[in-house]
Parts: sequence; C-alpha cells; structure tokens
Amino acid sequence: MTIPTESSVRASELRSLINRYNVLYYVEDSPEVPDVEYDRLFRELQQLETDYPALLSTDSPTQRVGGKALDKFEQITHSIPMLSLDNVFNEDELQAFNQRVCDWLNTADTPIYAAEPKLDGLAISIRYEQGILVQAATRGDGAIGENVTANVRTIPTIPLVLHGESIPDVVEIRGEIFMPKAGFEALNQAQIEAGKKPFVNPRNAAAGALRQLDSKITASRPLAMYCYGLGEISGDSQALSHSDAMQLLAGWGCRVSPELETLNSVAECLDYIERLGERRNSLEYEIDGVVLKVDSIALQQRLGFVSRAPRWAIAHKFPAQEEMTQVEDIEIQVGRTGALTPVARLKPVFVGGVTVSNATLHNQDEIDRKDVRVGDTVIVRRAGDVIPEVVQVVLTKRPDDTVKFVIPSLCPVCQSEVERVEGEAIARCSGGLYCPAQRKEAIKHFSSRKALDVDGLGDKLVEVLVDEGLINDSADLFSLSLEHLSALERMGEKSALNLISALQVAKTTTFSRFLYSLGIREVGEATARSLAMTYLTLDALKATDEVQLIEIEDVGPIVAHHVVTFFHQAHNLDVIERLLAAGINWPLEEKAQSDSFLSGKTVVLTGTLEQLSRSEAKEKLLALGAKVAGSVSKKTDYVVAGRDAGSKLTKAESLGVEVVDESTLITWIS
Ligand code: 9MJ
Repeated sequence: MTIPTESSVRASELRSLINRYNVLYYVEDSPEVPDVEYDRLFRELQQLETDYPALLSTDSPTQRVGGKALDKFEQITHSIPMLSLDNVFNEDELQAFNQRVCDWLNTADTPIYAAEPKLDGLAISIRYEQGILVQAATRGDGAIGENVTANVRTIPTIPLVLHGESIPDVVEIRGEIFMPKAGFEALNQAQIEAGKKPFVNPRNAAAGALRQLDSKITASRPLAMYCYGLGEISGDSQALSHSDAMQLLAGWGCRVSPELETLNSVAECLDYIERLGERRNSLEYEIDGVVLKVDSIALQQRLGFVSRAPRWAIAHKFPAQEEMTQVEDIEIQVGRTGALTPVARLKPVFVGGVTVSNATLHNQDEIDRKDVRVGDTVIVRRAGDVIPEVVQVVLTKRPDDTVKFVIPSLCPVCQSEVERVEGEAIARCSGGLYCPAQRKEAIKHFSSRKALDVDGLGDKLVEVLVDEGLINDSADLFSLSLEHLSALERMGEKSALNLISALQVAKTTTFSRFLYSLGIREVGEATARSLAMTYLTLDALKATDEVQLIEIEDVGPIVAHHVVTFFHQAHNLDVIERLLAAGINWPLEEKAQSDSFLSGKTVVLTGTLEQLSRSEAKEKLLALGAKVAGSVSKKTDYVVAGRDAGSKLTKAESLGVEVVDESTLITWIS
C-alpha cells in the first residue's frame, strides 16, 4: 500500500510533537499542553499507524509506555512490568470492553468487577523484604523506572514496615502517589509568595515533589498514596480477588481506597461511575476517572495483557478539566466595590462538562505572571463549580503580533481614575456610586439570594433598570411602579406584577441579611451575622467605633474601618433611611439565638452528610449562633463527621476535639 505524502509528513510531525511533550511532561514536570491535547495527538498517530502499518517504527512514541527514566536517579528494572490502562469514554465503549472480556473468557456472564477511583498522580512500585521497605521505583517506561526510595520514605501514609499476619518475604506493592487538593493549593500559594513558578496541577506538583534529588524537599511536600495492586510476591497467593488483595494490604498497614466496591453488572459499573462523578469535586484529591478491574485473579490471569495494558482492566475517563483554546479578547469587569477584574473572552471550548467562553485572569499580577495576551492559545481549567481559569499560555503557539496586556488607567465604564493601593493586587475604579457598573453590582448584591432575595430580579433586569435611568440605588427599587416596569421591553404585565409583589415580600427580612445586603466592604454573610448579633439594632451599630468593633471575634481592623466609614457616608445613610421608609423591617429574632448552647461555638463539617446538604447544615448552625470553620484547630469545639470523613477527622482526633455524627447534628438543629 502506498502511503499518501501528507500522512507520512503528519506522522513524523506527530512523533516529534509527542516526543517533545513527553520530555516536558515526564522529565521536566512542566507540560505545555493539556492531557486531552496530548491524548488526541497520540490517538491520531496510533490511527495513522494502524491505517498504514508501514509507518510504524520501533522508535515511535506509541511503542513506549510513559516516560523514560531520568538519568539523575538510578534505574531499576521492574521484576514484573508496570502496566498502564486503556481508556474508555462512554457507555458504548465500556459495553464493548465487557464484551471483549466475556468473549476472551468464552462466557456470556459478566464477571464481577472491582471499581475504584482513577487517581491522577504517579504510579509507584514499593518493594518490601521481610516486611521492610527496601526500594521504591517510579513506573518510568513500564519496564525501567527510577529509584526514588529515599523520597518515598518521607511520605507519611506509606508504611516503612508492614505489620500484621503472613507478610511474604518479598512483596511489591503498587499504587499511585498523589498530592491532595488542599496541599496543592497551599504549596502553590507558597511558591507564588516566594516568587517561584506555581505548578500547573496537582499531578505535576506530585511528580515534581517525588523527583527531587534532596529528599528533604520531598518531605516538605504534602504527598499521599493509595495502593491498588501487587507486583512480585513470594509464596502462595493469599488473595483470590483484587478486592481480597486490597483488604490484605489494608491489614498490613497500607492505605487503599475507601471507595472500592465490587459490582455485578455493567449497569452497576455505570451507576458507580455516575455516583463517583457526582462526588468528584468534593473528594480531597483529584481523580480523572474510574478504574474497573475483573475482580477474580484467576480470570485476570486467563485474560493476560496486550503490549502495555491488561485485558482485565479499563479506565473510564471523566470529562477533561483542562482544555486548550484561544483568547479572543481581554475585557475588564467592574465589581460592586470598584474592583477591576480582567476576564479572558475565549473561543468556546467544552471543558469540565460545560462549554466555557470566559475565564478570569484575576488581576494584573496574575496577567504578568502568566503573560496572557489577546491571540494566545491557553490552557483553561474548570474544576467543579469553580470559575474557569487560564492556567498557562502555550508559548509555542503565540502569534507574532501580540502585545502585553495592561489594565487601563481609567475605568472603562465611567472613565474615573483607576487606583491601586500599594501592596494590593486589585486595581479599583475610584468612581464609587458615580460609576454605573458599581451601582449595578451594588443593586444585584442587594437583591441576591443571601441578601434580600428578591425573586425575579435577575442581573440583566437590574442592568436595564439602571441603563434606562429608572433606578440609581437599591432604595429606588421600592418606588418602581407597574407602569414603569411594564413599559420595559420584554417585560409582560404578569412579570411586572410578580416583581412588585416579590419586592413587597423581600421587605421583611432579618437584621443580618439587611446588613449583608448593604454591601459594606469585607462584610460577608458571617460578619454581618456577628454584627447583627452583637449590636441587635441599626442605631447601636451606627453609633459604634472601631475600638468596639475589633472586640468582636472575626472583626479585624480592616473590617472595622470599612464598617465605620460606611456609616459615615451621607449617601449610604440616605439609602438606608429610604429603605426603612419604604418599609424594610426585621423582627428582633437574632437576640434569641445567643441563648443556644451552640452560640459562639466553632464547628467544622467534614465528610458527606446524608440527610442535609453542607450549605443547609451551615445555614442552620449559623442561625444557632455557631461559627462554621473550614479547618480543624485547637479552637474547634465540635467536628461533625459525615461519611468518608478524612484528614479533618484525623486531626480532630489527634487534637482531642469532640467529634459528633450527623444524627447528633440533626438533634441540635431541630
Ligand atoms: C489509578 N491510577 O488510580 C490502576 N489506578 O491497575 C488504579 N491505576 C492500575 N489502578 C493496573 N486504581 C494498572 C494500573
């Protein structure tokens, strides 16, 4: 068969690209393109080599697993090769995998599958002799890895000595080393503060940490491990199934995934994938899919493996959380407090399960650090409900004519001067309520769900009302008439009536919601609640000073300053007066809450709650006067531990903090 010239040219182009990306990913821990782009190129090359077998050469990157072992570490030949996994992306492909398994085993019956999360870290093989950790090697290319024993010894969740019964003379335990999300965030914060380059994602941070020549550095990085397999093992097999083997490992003191389940049908596998997918973002570590393994070791042995992957296992990948796209423009958004946020307008791209066309660029420092320019190709990341973010520019794809982006010195909405306080990252429009953008945001905040919760007053409508000159501030909302509203384009009489009645309903609120709705800088929900509970009346709060305010827990000098300044500005007092005149009122309910036994107590929620959502639980606890904190410390009074509670529970136990379960929480709040 003759090979079309464009195919052979493309194949060699793909090989050099993939080889280059391999070096960046495996050797330098600093990838230039997202994994999905790498996977696409890899599959394109595989397809070309399948279509034209003559294109295939032994040095093609498709013929190797993963990366080459680094010279800086001693090389170790794995006594049993470390396999990688083939991927499926949807139900049909999973059904086809199961069919191949059944065909190979010559049976119509679906075998039992063991399912576990697919961790996004680095594969490792740890060798124990007489129960003592003697060697740890990375996967490398599957046959030869790097000796990272000294570094692995620093990882707290990896036992240096195995405990328990019937430990084989030689056993190689395999699994994934990863960096939990919280540790990754903290590490990157520290990198940025030290003027160093932050890591692109937890996987690269983990790889970077594990491949340090100085193991003191590894020790300072928050790494963890879950075990998911065995390599060489001496003596008779003690486990008949993967799930048994995992229990055995757990019994020896190794960490195995608490998510492991055995499943009896493809339908159950799909259900597991869906359930874990829903929890993906609330897990403490990153996962990129689910691994399904034929549970029976005897069946695994009959199935064997093809080139680099076992026939008895498959990875069902979740939608990628990083994608590549182009920056079409950079615009400036003006927030409620005048903060200018640069936002990248992107060529729409499907990432993290949704189509993303905007990503925040945070502030000038971040733009400078990443050097994002209009026209650039970038990696965008959307993990969970977090605002999509540009993580990195793909410099090799930068066009010639790009220019550095600088936040303008005049507000793009009202042309007032832009100010940037020394030492602060945020640039602000100095126009205050002269700036229509700030006015709009203040009104949106006022009517938002956690503030006065005006049903049916969406962001778009607020913008129209301000642009049409019908309202200037939140108090004006209450003088809107049916005639005003129904005259607006696309506003029917019914919606106008609904809005008027929603405004009526919103007039009765709580003191803390009212305070929050005013949009005082740095006064979020929790601070508004503390202020409401301390002062009980608006007059008392207006009469206070910074010295008294600082006495309140959670209120520091900056918040105190903003509160006092707010109540000294004539236009704020005017808006408040007009709001009260319009009939805004609140019963004095906050006072009663200080009688609750939870009043002033600090509570931490961890793990999955079954009967109420996190935000419901938080809301109820706050209403009882408790403070809800995100991390456990000596000051914590109670930890409420739901299902699969992890490190916070461990910390509470080590600090002797009282731990209660969900049913206790429910008794408290009911
Ligand atoms: C990960 N990455 O979490 C395997 N893996 O099994 C799990 N990887 C694997 N299993 C055989 N859970 C080869 C790789």
